[in-house]
Parts: sequence; structure tokens; C-alpha cells
Amino acid sequence: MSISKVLLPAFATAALVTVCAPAQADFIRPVSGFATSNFNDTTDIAHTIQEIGTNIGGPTVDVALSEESAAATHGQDNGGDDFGQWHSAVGTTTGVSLIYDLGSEVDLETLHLWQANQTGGNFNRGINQFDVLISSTASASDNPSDASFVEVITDANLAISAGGDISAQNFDLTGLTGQFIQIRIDSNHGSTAVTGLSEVRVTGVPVPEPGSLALLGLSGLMIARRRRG
Ligand SMILES: [Ca+2]
Ligand SMILES: [Ca+2]
Repeated sequence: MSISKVLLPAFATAALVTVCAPAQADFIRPVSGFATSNFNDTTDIAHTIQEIGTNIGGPTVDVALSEESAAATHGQDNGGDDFGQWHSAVGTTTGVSLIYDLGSEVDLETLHLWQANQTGGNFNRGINQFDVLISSTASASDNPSDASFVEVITDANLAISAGGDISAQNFDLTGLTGQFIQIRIDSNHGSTAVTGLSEVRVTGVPVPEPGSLALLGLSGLMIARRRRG
């Protein structure tokens, strides 16, 4: 059999799978995060993308999402060894960017943000006004000024936490595609000390790479051949 006879049915199958398979949106935890300003390891950016039960950067009691779903709640931080959020450096409360890498290109649907949620009169550390920018270029992973970033949401607001177990505040990204999401912070809710955020997730459909599409088609072909045999 010539190579064209193998490849043509493969691509035809791939196209068929792409058209017929309903796009299932995933709840996506970014694979890494970067902040242009940090307090210390106790409040590392990793605390906004941690897995349930993990303990990143020092705290002995972790505060994380109740489950990996958009309906999850995020517990309240009590300070000290009980942390689950990112904090900026003291005195740098605005003009800070957080950049999240989703690990691959995603057809985006929703950005989920769990507000800073620290007791002791510290709810005002939460983000107030912010912009959202997206990029598909690797050079954007730690450079908020990278030319590939496109601003897709301008001057949105995150409501201040009232404490307890808090739900996500959701922001629509439907119709946009990207791998890197930048949250550019314009202001917080009044703290002159630090700005914070508890957790970040995205809902969307990972974009299949051309290589994986061809593989999908080939496997379909092999199944068909096996059935015939
Ligand atoms: Ca957290
Ligand atoms: Ca702005």
C-alpha cells in the first residue's frame, strides 16, 4: 500500500472525529505560575495552583480548593502557618502581573478566580480592579510586557471576600484561544501592605496538536483494519 493510501484515510478519519466528537470542556489547573512581585515562599504563586493536599513553600497547614471543579470552595487563611494564597511584596500592591501557563493551547471558556481570603482585617488585600491578557507564545511565560499578549478583559473587578469558604468569581473568555493568561492588577481593596489571591483555574477545551490528530486518525484506521481482519 502506498503512503498516500495510508495517509488519506487517516486524515479523513481525523477530520471525522474532530467534527463528530462533542467538545468536552476541561477544568484546567495551570501547570505553573509567575508573579512580578512576591512576599516570600509562604505565599508563593504556587499556592494559587496547588493540588489538593499538597504543601508548597512552607506552611504546615494548607488551604486549597475543596475539589477540582468550578463549584469548589477555597478555605479561609488564618495567617501564620495556615496559608493558601499568593501575596505581593510589601508596599507593591498595584502594577503587579500574575502569568499562568496552561501547559498547552486551550479554547478558553471561563477564568475562575478565588479571592484572597485572610482573616484578621486582611480581606482588603484582595484584588479589586484588574485586566486579563492572553498569549500563545512561550516568551510570554514570565514577561508581562511580551508583545504577544492581547488584552481581552479591561478593568474587571473582583469582589472582596466576606470570609469562610468562598466560591470562584467567574470571567467569560469564550471565543478566545491561548496558553498563557496574565492577570494585571490595577488595585486592591485598600490594603497598603500587600495584594493577594487564593486560587486560579480555567475551563476550556485543549486544542489538539496536528501531530496528535494524525495519530488519532491512524489509530482509527488500525481499529478498522483489525475489525475487517
Ligand atoms: Ca490556594
Ligand atoms: Ca486596567
